[in-house]
Amino acid sequence: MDTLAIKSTLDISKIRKQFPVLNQQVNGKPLVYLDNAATNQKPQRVIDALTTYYEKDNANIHRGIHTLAERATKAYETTRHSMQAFIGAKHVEEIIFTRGVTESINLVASSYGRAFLKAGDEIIISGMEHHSNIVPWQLICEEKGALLKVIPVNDIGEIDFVAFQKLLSDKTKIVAVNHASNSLGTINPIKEIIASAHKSGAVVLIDGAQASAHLTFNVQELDCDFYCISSHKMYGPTGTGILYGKKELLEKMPPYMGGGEMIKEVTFAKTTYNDLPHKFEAGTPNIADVIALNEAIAFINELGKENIAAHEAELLAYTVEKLSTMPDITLIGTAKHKVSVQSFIIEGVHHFDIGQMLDARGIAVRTGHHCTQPLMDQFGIEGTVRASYSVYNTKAEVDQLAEGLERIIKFLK
Ligand code: C6P
Repeated sequence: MDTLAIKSTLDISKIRKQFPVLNQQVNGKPLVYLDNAATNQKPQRVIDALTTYYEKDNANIHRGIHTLAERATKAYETTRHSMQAFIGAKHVEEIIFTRGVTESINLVASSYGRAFLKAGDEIIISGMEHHSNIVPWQLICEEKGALLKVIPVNDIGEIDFVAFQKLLSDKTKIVAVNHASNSLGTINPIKEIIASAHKSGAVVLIDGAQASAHLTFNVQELDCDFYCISSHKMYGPTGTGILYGKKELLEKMPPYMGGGEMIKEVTFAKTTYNDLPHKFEAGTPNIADVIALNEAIAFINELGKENIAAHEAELLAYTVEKLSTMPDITLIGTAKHKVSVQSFIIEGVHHFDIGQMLDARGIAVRTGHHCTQPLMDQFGIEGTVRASYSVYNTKAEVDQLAEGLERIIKFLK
């Protein structure tokens, strides 16, 4: 979908009022929050859901028969249903609550990997993966004697699809790639990746950390086997997330952690495991945050993902227009299809210095390798400055970023 073809009709100033954190001064200047790929801000309704839960409903779930326990359980399970609808899963028990994308990937690498990988098998990832989608696979490869293969990425930050197809073989058991890159913003052709991987008999895991709040998708249409989401990157609380998995796969996979709630019956001789999704949700979960996530889903649904994407695409296009006229700035990540993330460097100036000087002007950006060190190595850099947007950002904030950068360049050069 060409998001620039759609004009956003959202009333951004009205939306901004729902985010109390935006209404503050940082270092004497109004906050300009452009670090949304790290975590985005929370609307009042999400904050209210958290406090309401603790003020009125706090109880452990799936265990008690008293009123509070029933209320908490119902609210927790409501989020599971909302998430099922949000991503288009066929069955509600395909939604497993985790701590976030990192835990979701570790769960699959550990559980699926331990059960189904053997020496000589291959796992394919791409050259633009976050460390969370590299290290869990390295761990299981080491344990099982499997091999990790990497799809090359070109100079503008797109994967080499032909090279990917050449890597596929009957040895390929898992393909794990991101839907959108956190450092470059590239949207990967995951539908095509999934179809090709399936032809080789591999299962596919999609790291959706940078997509869930920005891109419209449906896991059944994509036909991915696993899809991973972090709540805090989609206006929800930290410390919770989702693993979507196809029911038939999750049913075959052994538990990831043992403990309360994931069992049917325990004796010292033998334990039988609970049905999905509980088999993968050992112990008391992050009840309050899961419940508040429901409000984040409703917030996105009410605005409409396509409207959000259209507004963010305008911000990205405006950023590229502004920054590309500044001769000292080199943009990193200029793929054709992108989410609203723009990395850049300024020749001869360390990215940390730029970040600090922008912070002095109230502008929050991320600097560093963004947990994608192999990708930075490929570009021959240590890190970048990264501006990333959410629905509440404005063109005036992009102007402030550009103006701040102009002054920094004048001061330092
Ligand atoms: N990226 C960023 O600033 P967790 O921490 O589990 O919620 O998400 C990990 C993760 C996995 N994959 C991708 C593509 C990501 O972007 C992230 C988190 C943040 O870019 C923090 S490093």
